[in-house]
Amino acid sequence: PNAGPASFNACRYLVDRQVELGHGDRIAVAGPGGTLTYAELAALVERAAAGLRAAGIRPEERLMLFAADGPELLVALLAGMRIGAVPVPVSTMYNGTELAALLRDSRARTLLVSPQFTDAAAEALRAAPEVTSAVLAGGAQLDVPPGVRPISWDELLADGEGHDTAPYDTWDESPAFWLYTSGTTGTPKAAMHRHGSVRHVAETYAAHVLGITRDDRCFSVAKLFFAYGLGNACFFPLSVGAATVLDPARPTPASVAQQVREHEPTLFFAVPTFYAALLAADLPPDTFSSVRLAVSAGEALPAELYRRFTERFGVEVIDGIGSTEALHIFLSNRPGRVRPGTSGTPVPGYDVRVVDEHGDDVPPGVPGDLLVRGASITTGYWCRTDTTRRAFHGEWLRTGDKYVVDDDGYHTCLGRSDDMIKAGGIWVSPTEVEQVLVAHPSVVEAVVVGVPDENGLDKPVACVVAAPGAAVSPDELIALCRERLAAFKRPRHVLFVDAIPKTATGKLRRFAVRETVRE
Ligand code: 3SK
Repeated sequence: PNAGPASFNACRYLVDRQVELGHGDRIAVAGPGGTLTYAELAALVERAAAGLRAAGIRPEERLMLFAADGPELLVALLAGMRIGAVPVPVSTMYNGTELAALLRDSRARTLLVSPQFTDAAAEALRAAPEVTSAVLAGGAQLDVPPGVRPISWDELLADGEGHDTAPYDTWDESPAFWLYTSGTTGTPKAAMHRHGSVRHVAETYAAHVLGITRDDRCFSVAKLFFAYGLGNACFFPLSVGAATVLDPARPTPASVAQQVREHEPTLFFAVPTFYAALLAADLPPDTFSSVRLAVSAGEALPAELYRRFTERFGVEVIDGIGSTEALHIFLSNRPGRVRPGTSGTPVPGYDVRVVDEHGDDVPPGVPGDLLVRGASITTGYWCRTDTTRRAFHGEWLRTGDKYVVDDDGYHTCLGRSDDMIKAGGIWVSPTEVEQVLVAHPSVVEAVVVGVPDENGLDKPVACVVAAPGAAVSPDELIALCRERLAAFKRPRHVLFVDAIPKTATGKLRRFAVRETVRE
């Protein structure tokens, strides 16, 4: 007889299993939003799962989460996976128009929102007619359009009374959650992930690279809506019965230092731009004395930043590279064996290749395109068949990054093979920003490129041709981008030029634009 696939539910793995292992009294969650033991977390997740079922959410249906980090967001994520639904945590940096596009793309009928983000959520709901319920976390107040049922968090928990709290019978292959990621053009695309991928990232990177144990306390500056933050602050700690510190605040060096002082994390996760900000702030050298290991990802950590942070705070930083598509880090330095300025060597559970334009492996020292394979790689982009096909070469995912490997197997990032910019660890599509700039009546042409700042970290900079006689200022154009787009996408500088560098056939020379801006 055919044995069906073995049941596996990521929520059970992260929550129920810890209680069954006798860790019910251990702290699972700490931070300004409150403390929860594993037993308390398990009870809340069960109630929320039943409440989501009572609200009519069905297995495989998307549930969009637009909320600050805290117990309620974590519970909603876990409860969604418990009932076989598909939580879609999205960036809280998006404005209403951007959020509405994701609601429409995902076909989510339920949106969870926390009080900090109700303005954008209200605007989005007006432009997303398929949404029928809004779950209001943290006492959020929201004017919902007709046809949308507001459900307070307490109501959601109460509505679950008497409903089934058992996990839906998912298995490794079952859809678990989606994460949106930006491409060079168009609406961001949803990378779909499976339940089994949660266990894969926990048992590879977290176990073998971080050596995480239940005595750890994780604090991630990257929020839960990033793949990086979701692993750091949810999957990794909960996979071993450790604690996660969740802070709803927009991170600043001062807010992060305060959380570190108060909650004494042992594992600290941030992106290079934030390490630079911590170095620029006036923090005492013992700020990170509780931290046994710091992690950097999102973009390559320049060797100079590594040295300065390690010297100043006495904490080793291991740099690695992952992607939303791979779910987490697949190339990483190792504690005690860091080569500053490199992304390190493959994480157990992943294989990487550096290939030429024909897909053939190149020898050490020769630059090429980085490919990766491993069990946590996305099953594809939702409703983007062509893009999915182009992203894969058989079972290998094309990362879009140019890399070179040395004789010892250490990989160094050389930049992108497309035009995407990574600013502060977040993708920015130059085309999207250019479209906003050219919408200004005084702008004839605009090109946006990534240019390294004083720390060697890329930031978007615009090169603009203004209409003859027009009196438009850089600040005005930056303000326009802030108004129409999430703030992280805005150009940090605008440079006015007479003409944009082009080839003889009129093709844009982005490399030459970058050189012009750097001069
Ligand atoms: O960009 C990265 O390096 C990364 C790392 C872990 C998880 C997700 C991402 C995008």
